[in-house]
Amino acid sequence: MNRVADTKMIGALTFALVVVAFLAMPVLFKNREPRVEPLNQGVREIRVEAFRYGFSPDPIKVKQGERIRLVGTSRDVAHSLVIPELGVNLLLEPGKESSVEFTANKKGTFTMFCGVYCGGGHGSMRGTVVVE
Ligand SMILES: [Cu+2]
Repeated sequence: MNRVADTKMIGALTFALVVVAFLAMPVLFKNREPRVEPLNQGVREIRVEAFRYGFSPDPIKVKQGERIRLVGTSRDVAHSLVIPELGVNLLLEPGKESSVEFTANKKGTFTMFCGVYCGGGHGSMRGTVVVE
């Protein structure tokens, strides 16, 4: 191969790399988008943190009929937040945020608990949700 051919080859490779990088951009940026979607009007956001072996805040207080978005994470290991009466089952992982929306349509005091084995105190990892 002569010098001109080498130069053309390098040019073509550089061009190909630029094209690939350009095509990959939407994928790269998409992965950086927050996992939690923007909040709709009329939805109240409540942030929850799980830890061995409890939740913060506890109790979680809401009003009957309210539309709630729970946004949660974990302080240590993977947990989940389960409120069977309200149809909530949210995985809470360290370093990540996850969310779920529900309508608090039943008045009462409900138990929330962890549904992912997280250590010796897992069985007693509970909290209270009050819908008033
Ligand atoms: Cu647990």
